[in-house]
Amino acid sequence: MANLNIALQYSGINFPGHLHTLQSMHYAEEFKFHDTDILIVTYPKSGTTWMQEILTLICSDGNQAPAKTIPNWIRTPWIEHYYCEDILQDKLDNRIITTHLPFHILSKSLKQSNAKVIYVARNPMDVVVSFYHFHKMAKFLPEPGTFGEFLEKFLLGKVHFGSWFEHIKDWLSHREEFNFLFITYEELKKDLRSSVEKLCKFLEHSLLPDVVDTIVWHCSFTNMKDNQMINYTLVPNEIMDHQRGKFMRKGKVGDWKEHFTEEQKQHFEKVFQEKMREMDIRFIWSL
Ligand code: PPS
Repeated sequence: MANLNIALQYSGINFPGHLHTLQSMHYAEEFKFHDTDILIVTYPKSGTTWMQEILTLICSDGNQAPAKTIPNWIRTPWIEHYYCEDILQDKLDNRIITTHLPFHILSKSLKQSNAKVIYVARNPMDVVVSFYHFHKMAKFLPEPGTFGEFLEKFLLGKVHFGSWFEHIKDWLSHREEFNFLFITYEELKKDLRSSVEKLCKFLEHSLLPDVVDTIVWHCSFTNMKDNQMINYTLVPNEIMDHQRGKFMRKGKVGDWKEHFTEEQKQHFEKVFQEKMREMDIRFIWSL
């Protein structure tokens, strides 16, 4: 699939035309979720890949073989990507599905099941930094310009995948309607072991302590950055320019401090406070 320079506009939001088609969006919108499905929901750069890896390991009871032999986009596909239909057509259970879609696109189909929904959020200052660097390497995303220019587009919700603010607000305001777990990138970073245990409890999937140890070890940034099945080095240079950056870049909380000027920080905080006024979420901005 090429279409690297084309965006698909769907429901007022731009998505990379390289991965999304009108047909794949309709497929997602009409998808028949099973009660046994686990759905990872994220705004991009919030810990998607990390959660894909953790859940792969939990569901395999700590067996590292699937994580070491199958690329993440095949074992935990994005429901809105054009290839998802082929991957899922014969897979009826033990499905881990991923999405970056806003709530309103998936709500109808999701409401018809009791699938488990795991929403992973990350403090948006680190999201915008990670997204900015990703735009430099991902040839299916527009050139980001300067960090300041990209930040402004992000705050206005004019980047691909739409507004971070709308994404989190819409999903969280409907959390009571679903079998829903909210977890943050910063929680994973602060205490991965407790986070794995929390996930196991939510999934009603108990594991022995030494299996949890294996998962924590396998899912460290150091190990994951060397796993070809998850670090995107399998993607050819025409699609991701590996000379312009690494997908597994820094994996830190608080890298925004290396990018924001004082003025940008104050502007960000003002917009954040206005837009997130009604939300009861406390983010961890540095560790
Ligand atoms: S995407 O493109 O939406 O799927 O990206 P996503 O996976 O959501 O986010 C990528 C960022 O997550 C970091 N990452 C990790 N951090 C810490 N530990 C582990 N194990 C880990 N795995 C992925 C990755 O490095 C990206 O963040 P930045 O800040 O760019 O390093």
